[in-house]
Amino acid sequence: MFTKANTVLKLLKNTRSFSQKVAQPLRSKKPKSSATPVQDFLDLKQVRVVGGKGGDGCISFLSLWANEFAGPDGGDGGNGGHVILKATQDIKDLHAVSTVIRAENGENGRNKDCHGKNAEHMVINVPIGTIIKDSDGKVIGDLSRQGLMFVAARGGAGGKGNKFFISDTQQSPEISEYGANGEELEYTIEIKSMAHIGLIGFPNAGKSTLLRAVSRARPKVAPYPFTTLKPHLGIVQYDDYEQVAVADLPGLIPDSHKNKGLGIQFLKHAERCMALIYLLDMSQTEPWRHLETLQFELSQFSEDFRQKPQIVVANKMDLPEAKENLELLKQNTTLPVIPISAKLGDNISQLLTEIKIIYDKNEKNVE
Ligand SMILES: Nc1nc2c(ncn2[C@@H]2O[C@H](COP(=O)(O)OP(=O)(O)OP(=O)(O)O)[C@@H](O)[C@H]2O)c(=O)[nH]1
Ligand SMILES: [Mg+2]
Repeated sequence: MFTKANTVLKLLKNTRSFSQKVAQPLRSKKPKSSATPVQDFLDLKQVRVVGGKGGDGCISFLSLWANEFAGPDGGDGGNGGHVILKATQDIKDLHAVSTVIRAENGENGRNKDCHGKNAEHMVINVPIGTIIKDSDGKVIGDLSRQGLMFVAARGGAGGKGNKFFISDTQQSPEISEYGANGEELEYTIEIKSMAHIGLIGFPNAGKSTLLRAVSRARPKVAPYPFTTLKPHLGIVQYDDYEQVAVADLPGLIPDSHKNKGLGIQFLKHAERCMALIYLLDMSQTEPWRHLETLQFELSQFSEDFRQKPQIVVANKMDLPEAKENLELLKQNTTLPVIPISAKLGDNISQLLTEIKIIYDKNEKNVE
């Protein structure tokens, strides 16, 4: 009886984490690798796609024993392959997509009525939420669901062999067709939603430090502004198997919306995030002025930023000036404020819990 009760208790203990209201963040047990090079996140790429050329038709005449003129027997060429972009959840950014994508050519036709083989289509995987624009900037494809495909360049048709041209008047045609060239086009492909959470802040606020603290990403951290020039993406794991993508974006400065600093490009990245975290350096004087500047810059770029869920994270709370500033900051903003120290890892779990709550509420807006 006693052992039975013990097993039930054990089972209850094991299921406890699943019955919790908010999922707990999981910390990775493996150390971060120092071997693989750091990769930034690529969400926009120009590509040139070339469809495969069709195979040429063959000119041939069959000659057999006791039947010297057995007739034309040139086979048709095979069709060239298409270039197809396919949405898949397996990849997250456009690093794997090459700038020039060529499909294979079809095989030429041969004698003895052998038709050339059709080429395989070149299927390139792109992340879900990829948008395809033509050279004029018009959106012509939106791969919003798993498995959706876009034919970027069609392959050329194979040419007919000389057998095809037999007619009543011409029994031994000495003509065949060349295979057609495949289409050659240029596109801009970009990812619509880049991350669930975007980290917005002045240069040196500690955005990269925070991303390193919550995920396995390894953006460079250094005590000077504009360390991060390209966005980095990290994944936070939770015990309900949800994965939340957090983007470390380059620093924002006054007049960014007029293309100062790293400029408009950066703000475009921020637009592709579901929710925003304003990261403030609390050791600076009057950090709430920084918050106002950040909000002003975003609103100048697009009014849509106001609708995005957002919280304020007060970083560098380990420094002496920070405590006073925190009280004043809370009085100066209506947004929820979470004090942390990214460097020492203080209060990170509260922040991650908050991120999960935001994610659960707004998850449907992404993808
Ligand atoms: N004391 C203290 N220092 C911190 C904390 N977080 C970050 N730092 C330091 O602040 C400096 C800048 O940190 P980064 O993470 O590179 O800042 P960033 O916001 O990514 O800067 P940019 O990429 O240039 O925009 C580094 O020297 C960090 O060690 C913190 O919580 N406490
Ligand atoms: Mg950085």
